[in-house]
Amino acid sequence: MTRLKEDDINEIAATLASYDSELIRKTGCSLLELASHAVGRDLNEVQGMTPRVAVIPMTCGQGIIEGFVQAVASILNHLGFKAWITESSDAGGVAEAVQKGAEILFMADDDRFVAINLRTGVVSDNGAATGRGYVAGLERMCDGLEGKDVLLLGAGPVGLGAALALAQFRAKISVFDLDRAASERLAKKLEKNGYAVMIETNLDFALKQHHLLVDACPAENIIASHYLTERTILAAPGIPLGIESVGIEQIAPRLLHDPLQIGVATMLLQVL
Ligand code: 2YC
Repeated sequence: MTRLKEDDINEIAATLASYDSELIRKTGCSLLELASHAVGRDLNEVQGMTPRVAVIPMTCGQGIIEGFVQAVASILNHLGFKAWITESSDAGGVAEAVQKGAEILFMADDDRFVAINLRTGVVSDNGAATGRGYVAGLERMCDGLEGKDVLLLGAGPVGLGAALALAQFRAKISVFDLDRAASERLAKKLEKNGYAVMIETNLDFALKQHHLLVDACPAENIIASHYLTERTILAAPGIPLGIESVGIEQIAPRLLHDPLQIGVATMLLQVL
């Protein structure tokens, strides 16, 4: 689990408008439309909803990340949902949120970042939601994924969320993880849901064979720029970004990568 740093997130609130127009240029969808697409919910239905959403700072473990709850709340408010940050943190923050009538809670410790709908009991986990949201973005950038070969790098929680969404969009999934056992665990989970997954063990070979990529691993420079072509489309939820800096401007119009926006938006739509 990559822990965000303050300078990963301190620009988010001020740049959400330009972030959204860039997302529309790349995917044809706003952040709200993309998250609705990711969870298969109708935009008209969700836009009428006005739940009270509380974001609760958590001081446990490695503690507060300066700007984290502010970034989360700014994304939720940008989506048109009233979110507030509790004055208290931890258990006090949860109590304050409930006493002030919150219906949805967002909070993150070192291991899990969750959204909870107190009324329905539905829980969304950032890892799975982020994988799903990024695949929805890839699907829009590719104008459909049915029957298309997609290489998934990373078989952790984000990778699993991505794989389940890839399967639902009927893509042909290959997975590579430095830990082969992780790839096998992911393939087994997908097989239980009736989806086949090809396990790749040679990254060089896999990157030569694929131009639709999901980078859901925290490794830097896992995708050397010589693999990138004008056909490459890359959805990269993994932090830090896994391509060398020389490759970024070449692929920028076909690259999805942000520290929180798509994950938080998909979490919200999953619990609404
Ligand atoms: O400020 C706070 O409330 C902190 N307890 C937040 C800690 C978040 C730790 N998790 C992460 O940095 C990453 C994020 C990308 C979301 C999941 N893990």
